[in-house]
Amino acid sequence: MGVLKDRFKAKADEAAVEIKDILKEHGNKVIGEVQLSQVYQGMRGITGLVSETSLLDAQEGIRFRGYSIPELQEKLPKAPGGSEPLPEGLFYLMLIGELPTEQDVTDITSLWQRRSHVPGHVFDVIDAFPISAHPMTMFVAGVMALQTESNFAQRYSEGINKKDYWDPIFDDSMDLIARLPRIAAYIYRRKYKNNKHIQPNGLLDWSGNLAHMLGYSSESFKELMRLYMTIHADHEGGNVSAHTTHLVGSALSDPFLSFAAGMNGLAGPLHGLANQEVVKWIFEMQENLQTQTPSKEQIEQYVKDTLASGKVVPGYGHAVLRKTDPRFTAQMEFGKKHMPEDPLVQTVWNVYETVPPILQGLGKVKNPWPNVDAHSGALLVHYGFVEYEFYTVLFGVSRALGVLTNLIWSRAMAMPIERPKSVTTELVKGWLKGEEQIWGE
Ligand code: HAX
Repeated sequence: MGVLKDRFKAKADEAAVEIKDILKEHGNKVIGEVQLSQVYQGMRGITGLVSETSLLDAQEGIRFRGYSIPELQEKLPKAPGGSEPLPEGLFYLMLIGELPTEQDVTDITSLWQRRSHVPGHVFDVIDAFPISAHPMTMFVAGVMALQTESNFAQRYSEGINKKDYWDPIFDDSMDLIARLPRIAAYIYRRKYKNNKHIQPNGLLDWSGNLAHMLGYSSESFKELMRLYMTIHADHEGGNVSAHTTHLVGSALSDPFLSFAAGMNGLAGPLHGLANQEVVKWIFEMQENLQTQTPSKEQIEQYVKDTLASGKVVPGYGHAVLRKTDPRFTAQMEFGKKHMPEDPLVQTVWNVYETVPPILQGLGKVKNPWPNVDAHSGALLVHYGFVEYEFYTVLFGVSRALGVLTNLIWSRAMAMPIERPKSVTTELVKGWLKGEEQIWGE
């Protein structure tokens, strides 16, 4: 781990000096204004966080340290014979801020291989759940069980100097990322494959090994996992899973506690659970209409019925994006390359042609375009991976890369405990009448 850690420390020290200077000179500059509606409506659009790993543009979509998804697909190292980026490379890019060499990526693969041992009590905790428990519940519990291994918690209890916090946070984050594929695969095989587990393969990359342990060992499924783990890794700092991990980490909760908290947020249907909801919604439509290949007219009616019953159309809309999500497009390209004739994938494409004008017609939906979750499930179903309740766990394994890199950066930058101000409606009413002051005015 030495080389990677040293490289990170050098970058972090440089950044810390730069940020100190920026704040010294410009700390009083006003960065924006806050409207009352934003205070009541999810703080949408308020700039209030720093996250170095990626930046989301409403029109263009996500860039990781300045690189778009097609650029990552071109520039990041691949597995031998593969054409999708290895997420190890994205992790390096997010952590260090520079594109990795092939050797850097190989080093991370072996680092994670070496740190991937999951202690037995984690499996015991997962085994204690009824088989009917949702995979995300077992996933979060598995992560919590791993917390007994936290270097940071141990070092803090021994009295670590605050300038060294980042070091065990780094170690914990690497351990956690290395172990997540095993935990995820264990849950999958326990719940859906009669507890028949597959031992890890020490020669495979992180995503290839996940595919192998899940029981899907074709090269094209491994490629899908590499793409999937790359594109789901990070979406700047304000989304629920990233923000929660950051918030909880700001209390100096260790990476296991912080990541578990973030994953509880990812498990919500307006966030990561949307990937299961999309496939569930399409399966229900097929069953309802008694056809595997609904026509565009049938889809249109089904969308209208969904809306009329007071539900959202899963996989569509976004709090920041205002265009088709490039993560959707990357998956569509994968579908065109590997499974253009697949009926479910084609249905996803027909839904893509049908939904946006209907949502636009409602007049209130700010983004009628598909997000990342609109496509991912159909690609998995193509390989026989039909257990849609598991899909958010895959998202969670990937999301660890971004949120834990951010946690390492946050501790290295000595970011303080997060504590925004809240107000009551009583206070707001007084303020509107000019009788009260909103604190900080
Ligand atoms: N279907 C129906 N109505 C929708 C909608 C959709 N897909 N997207 C937004 N709306 C509605 C909202 O519910 C809201 O209605 P009300 O005013 O009646 O409450 C109105 O349009 C305005 O919402 P918005 O400002 O456009 O969207 P928000 O920023 O509030 O919410 C969401 C963004 C992603 C939560 C929203 O678009 C949604 O619920 N989409 C469906 C669920 C989904 O796909 N979630 C995954 C998002 C990506 C992600 O995080 N992945 O992990």
